[in-house]
Amino acid sequence: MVVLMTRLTRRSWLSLCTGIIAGSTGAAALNVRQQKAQVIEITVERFSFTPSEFRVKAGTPVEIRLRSEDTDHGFRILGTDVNITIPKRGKGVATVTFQPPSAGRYVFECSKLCGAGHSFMRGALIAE
Ligand SMILES: [Cu+2]
Repeated sequence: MVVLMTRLTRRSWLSLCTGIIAGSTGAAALNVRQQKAQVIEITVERFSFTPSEFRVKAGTPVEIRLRSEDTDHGFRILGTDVNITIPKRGKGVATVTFQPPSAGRYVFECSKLCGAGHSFMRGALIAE
């Protein structure tokens, strides 16, 4: 950090500070949005997610709750850092919050090898 700081020119230091201030404003806006989180409940079993497709509001957090009806599964949203394990039946619910940054189709899939149809376990979150 010291090395980085010494390389910053006066102008870039100013823009860095501006970025930090803008970032904190963004965090406040995020807290307001989190109060309105949408909740989606998904049942997971070999070899499907139910529902496998659902619509949410872009820019608003979505709390996704996943419950398995059989063995362990995984839930990964491609192109994001969302990747969680869903415990087997009777061992609880896996919950993850994802905020789609923009409108679009976010494909998700099972990330834990669960049998012959594992590669068909896919779905999509559509942010509008
Ligand atoms: Cu699987």
